[in-house]
Amino acid sequence: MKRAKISLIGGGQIGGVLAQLCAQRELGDVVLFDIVEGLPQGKMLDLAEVARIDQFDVDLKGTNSYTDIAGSDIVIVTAGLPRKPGMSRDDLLGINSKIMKQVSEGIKEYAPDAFVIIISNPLDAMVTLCQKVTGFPSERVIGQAGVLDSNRFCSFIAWELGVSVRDVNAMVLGGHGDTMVPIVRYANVNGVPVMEQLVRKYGGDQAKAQEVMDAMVERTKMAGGEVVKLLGNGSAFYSPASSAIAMAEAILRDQKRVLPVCALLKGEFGVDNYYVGVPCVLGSKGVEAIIEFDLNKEEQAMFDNSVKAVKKLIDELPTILPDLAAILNG
Ligand code: TXD
Repeated sequence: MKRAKISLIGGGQIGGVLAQLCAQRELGDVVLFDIVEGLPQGKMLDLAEVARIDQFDVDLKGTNSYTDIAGSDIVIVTAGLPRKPGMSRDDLLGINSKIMKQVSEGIKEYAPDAFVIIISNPLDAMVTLCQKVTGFPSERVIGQAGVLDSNRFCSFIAWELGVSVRDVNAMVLGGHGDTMVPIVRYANVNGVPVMEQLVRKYGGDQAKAQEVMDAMVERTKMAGGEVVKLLGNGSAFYSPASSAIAMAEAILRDQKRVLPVCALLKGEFGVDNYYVGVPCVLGSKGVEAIIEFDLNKEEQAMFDNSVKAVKKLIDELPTILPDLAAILNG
């Protein structure tokens, strides 16, 4: 049977880790594209030379030409600038939307049947732009943010409770910005509510338990910035790469995994026609279902606030890309 073909647009920090994970898991043949000459070719040669020790049989190719992505089953996009210390993700809108326009045109022309997973920031706006430019059905164009944000939240809970992170379940919904919405009410360790365990840990002191949870929620929202500040140059790369691979694998292997995905809402959660993070079933058809559930008043208000922040960025796109105004407003 033919191997799957995975194209990675952007051969920087995340792109390199994506290529390595695809190869190590033998998800398929990999094409790494970048505009910088030599960079993708060098990374893929380096990776190919470890195939024997890592025991993988996939073809790896670095390229500066979009023709090489032809026939891709999945395209994962990391092209664009990462933020610098002190910057918000939204500050990248001007520069990265121009890059995303170019990339989306390349995908539309050369990989018209592919599923597309966007990673570039500001995430929700970049996914919207890519879907509008390619015109692909929305179940085939999605963004990675929630898998990572949720994993960060789960990690903080696991560290606090001293349990394996594998047994922690917690989700983060909404846009991938400072307004993201960690859902505290359903956070659990193998079914046991986290808040209940915190209250017990702090000897029944509800206020202290709440204070600890609030700090974890806040750290989750700012977790990307925490890494940016420590690195000094560039942003997180292992974690976004692993998160996107989980999504790609769910599609390629038709796993029907339930993951928080930046998906186009058509009325779900009270939102019409905006991309934002919600729990989705991911399988061979891409987004096969959006899992709706009732948010309480407070959660819905935070979710709406997050959607408002996404809308603000989308409204700026026609000014940045006037030649696309008709598509963007359509
Ligand atoms: O969870 C998430 N979604 C994210 C997203 C978590 C962390 C970082 N996230 C964002 O991913 C970050 O804010 C950036 O917008 C992207 C890529 O981050 P990365 O750390 O990989 O950035 P690099 O190392 O600078 O790599 C970007 C590459 C670089 O090699 C450029 O030459 C290339 O993008 N680039 C392009 N490739 C193709 N086409 C065009 N036009 C182009 N312009 C730059």
